[in-house]
Amino acid sequence: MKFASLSVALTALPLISASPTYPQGGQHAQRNKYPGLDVLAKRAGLLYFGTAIDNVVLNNTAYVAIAHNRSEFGQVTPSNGQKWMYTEPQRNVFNYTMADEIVKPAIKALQMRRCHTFLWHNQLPDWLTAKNYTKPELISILENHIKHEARYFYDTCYAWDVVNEAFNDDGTLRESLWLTTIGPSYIELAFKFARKYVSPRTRLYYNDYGIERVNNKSLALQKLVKDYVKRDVPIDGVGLQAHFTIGRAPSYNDTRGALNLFTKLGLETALTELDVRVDLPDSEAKQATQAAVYAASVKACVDEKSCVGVTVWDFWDPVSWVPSTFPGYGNACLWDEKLQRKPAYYAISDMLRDE
Ligand code: 9MR
Repeated sequence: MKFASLSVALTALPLISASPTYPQGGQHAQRNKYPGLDVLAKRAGLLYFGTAIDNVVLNNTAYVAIAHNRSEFGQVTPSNGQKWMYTEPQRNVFNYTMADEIVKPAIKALQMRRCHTFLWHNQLPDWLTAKNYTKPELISILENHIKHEARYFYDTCYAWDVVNEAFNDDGTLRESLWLTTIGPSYIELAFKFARKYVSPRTRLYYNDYGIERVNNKSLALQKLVKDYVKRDVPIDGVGLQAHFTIGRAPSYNDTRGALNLFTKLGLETALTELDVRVDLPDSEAKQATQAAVYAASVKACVDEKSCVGVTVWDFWDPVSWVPSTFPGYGNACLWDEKLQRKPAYYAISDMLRDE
C-alpha cells in the first residue's frame, strides 16, 4: 500500500454501494458484491484503475454503464477522439465532438481523464501528410495544434500523452514527418508547447509500447528523458502502453525494472494501454495464463513507487483493436463478448484485495 492515509480516506467513500450488478453466472456470481477495480486499486495505493473508450460503441447502453461506472474505472482515455485527424481535420479548423462524447460523461461520472495524444505519426489528417511543409511551417502547425487542443481541454485532463511512439525497437528515433522535417528536437518542442498552453496541473507524458522491459528502446528513452530532466524540458511522466501477448509477455520483474528506469529519474509512470492478447482459439488454459499476466502487470505498478495507475485499452473483447491488427489473435480484454467478467478480471481483483 503506497499512501496509507489516502487509502483510509477513500475506503470511507460510498463507492461500493454505487456499483451496479451485472448479469453473471458461475463460480464468481457471489463476487459481484465486491468493490470494482478502481475502488480496490485506490485502496492498494494507486490513483486510478481506468479504461480506454471508443466512440463506435457508445450506442451500447450495457457497455456504457460499465465504462462510466467509477467503482470499476476511475479514469477514462478516449481511444481515438483526441487524435489529430479528428480534432483538426482541416488546417486550423478544430472539432472536439468525438472527444467530448467520452470526456463529458467521464467528468459527470467523476472519472479522471488521461488525454491522448497531441503528437503521433499515425492518424494524421491528409492536409498534414499530403504536403511538404518547411521546418518553420511545421513547427508553427505543431504549436497551433497543441495550443488549440490544450486550451480547449485546459484543466480537464489529469495527464496528456504529449508524444506517442517516437522510438523504434532498436532505440533509434522513428522515421516520421516530424523527424524528417523538424529533426529530433520535435519531441521537446511538443512538450514545451504543451506546457505553455495546458493547465499547469496537467501531467505531461511520453507514451510508448515495447518499453516494458529494460531493452534498447526503454534505455534510449531513459537517456532522452534524463537529458530533458537535466535541461528542464517540461516532462512529468512516462507511460508504458503494455500491449502484451500470452506466452511472451514481460514478467512482473521485467515491468518493475522498466518502470524503475523512470522512477530513478524522479518521474511519474503509468501503464497506459494494458491488454493481453490470446492466439485464437481461446481456451481455459490460455485464459488462466492471461489472468496471471494481467495480475502481474497491475501488481508491478502497485509496487513501483512512481506508478500512479493502470489503464486497460478497452475492457470489452468485441471492441478491442487487436483482431483487426493481429489476425488470429483476440480476446485481449477483461470482459468477454457477452459482457461477462473473465478470469483476468478476478485475478486483478484478488491481487488488489491482497495488497
Ligand atoms: O484503439 C485505437 C484504434 O481504434 C485505432 O484504429 C488505432 C489506429 O492506429 O489506434 C488505436 O490506439 C492505439 C493508441 O492510440 C496508441 N497505442 C497503440 C493503440 C493500439 O493500436
